[in-house]
Amino acid sequence: MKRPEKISPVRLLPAILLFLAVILVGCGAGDESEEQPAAIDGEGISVEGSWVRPARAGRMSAGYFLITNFEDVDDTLTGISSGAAELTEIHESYEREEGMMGMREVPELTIPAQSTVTFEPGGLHIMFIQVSQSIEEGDQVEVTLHFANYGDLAVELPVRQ
Ligand SMILES: [Cu+2]
Repeated sequence: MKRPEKISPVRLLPAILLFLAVILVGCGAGDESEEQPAAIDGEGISVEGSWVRPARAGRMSAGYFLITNFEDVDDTLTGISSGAAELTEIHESYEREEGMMGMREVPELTIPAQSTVTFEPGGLHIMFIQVSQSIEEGDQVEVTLHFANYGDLAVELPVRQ
């Protein structure tokens, strides 16, 4: 019977060097953008940390993500479209009256220059109304974001609980 091979330090060296390189690059980027400590290198508009709630066909689902505008000018998210639902809208949750939560459509949303706007449970979200097919964990939901300046941005949002 063979014993599992020991990993020699020499073989680990490239991995360690790569790790150090990543740290160094990361620090360098941080220094360049003092006003945006969480800034990630990029240009245009980026979408990150996305996820969609599972839902049965005909029901509603919600999606969340972070939208970052790397440009020096504000942009406007004018709408979101998707083949996954009858209707896809930008929504926000709000307190209707004491303790009562409601949600309403947001016709347009400004994404300020050099800023990130967060869609999250209890706040802004993508509302999928009348999901065409069951959305299940492991699926990807395709959506297209429409921006006044940037144009269209197609993204795939992973489904999870
Ligand atoms: Cu909603």
